[in-house]
Amino acid sequence: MANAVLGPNPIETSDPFAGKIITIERFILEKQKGYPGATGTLTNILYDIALSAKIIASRTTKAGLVEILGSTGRENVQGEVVQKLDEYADRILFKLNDHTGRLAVMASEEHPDILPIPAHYPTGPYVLLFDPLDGSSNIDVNVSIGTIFAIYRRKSLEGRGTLEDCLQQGKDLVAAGYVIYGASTMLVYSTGQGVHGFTLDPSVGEFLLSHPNIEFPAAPKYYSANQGYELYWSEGVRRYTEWLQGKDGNNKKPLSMRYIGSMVADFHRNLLSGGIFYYPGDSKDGAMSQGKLRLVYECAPMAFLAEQAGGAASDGYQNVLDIQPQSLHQRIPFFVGNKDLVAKAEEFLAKYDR
Ligand code: AHM
Ligand code: MG
Repeated sequence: MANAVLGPNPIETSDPFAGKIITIERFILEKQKGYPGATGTLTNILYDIALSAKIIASRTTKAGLVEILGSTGRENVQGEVVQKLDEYADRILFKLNDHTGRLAVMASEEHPDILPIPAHYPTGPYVLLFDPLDGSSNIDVNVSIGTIFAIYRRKSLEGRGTLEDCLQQGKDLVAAGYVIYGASTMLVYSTGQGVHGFTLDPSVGEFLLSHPNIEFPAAPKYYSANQGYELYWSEGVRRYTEWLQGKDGNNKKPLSMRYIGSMVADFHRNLLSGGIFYYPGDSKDGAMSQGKLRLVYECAPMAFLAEQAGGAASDGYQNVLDIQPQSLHQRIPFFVGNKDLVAKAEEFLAKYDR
């Protein structure tokens, strides 16, 4: 019976969303049907990452508490040694993927070298690279952080994977994505068929499709950069920033500034609202640097997502997806977001910094 104040009685009315709740498992499986020869291996890696994300999320929401409950500050109530959250996330991702026979090798931003699959486990056709907890300076102050992942096909033909398997161009990515641990936990990924976002419903412990086919809005709202370093930026980057702000008189639609200092969160906001995130080179430590962000763990996967969402990513001069990594922890200047804003950055750098 309808109630004038409360509206239809939810018990008597059929749920308009019934049958439309799409879990990440169902979605990934549906997408797999688009690849007739698919064996399900990639699908299963994505499940394993989603599971890792749930486990990491359950810990990030308790960040700080473990120490409070711990007796010595380094031990929690169960007597376990308290691990730093980024070490914990790193371990979960490795452990959930090391024994499945789906991967040839892994690499993590937390480790200097590649992470071989242990000798007693079988290997498989894919390569997984991850930044287990990006934005780690934000952990202690309860600000959003994220996990970034990148999946390639192995290049080596057999046995344990190699460094070369991990040093592939972003354009060869098979899948990439991130998890953001924020007001809610979201997993956003692409296998080259658009970008899709899932929100974790903590009451049922499932990622549910909440943002299908995400694209950068045509009219961007924000620019995001650590302007505290402006003094150390190149002339091109400084002038580009003035253009974004409308200061040089040529941009009639100045943008607002938002900077969290967690790239996943900054990227996510700009993906949904339109904008550009950049972390350029700077001369803080003397000579002009290559910025802070790492090509294989942070920039390439985000560039892949950006392109899939109708945006772009550049190091200021070329498409990030075309850069051949030379080493695992190589850093590059990074500009990512709406296509025209990235092109504009390249225009300024070509004019003033070449
Ligand atoms: P991390 O991998 O050590 O966490 O560093 C990467 C993070 C990014 O998430 C963020 O964009 C950047 O560092 C912030 O750096 P800064 O504090 O210099 O602005
Ligand atoms: Mg990082």
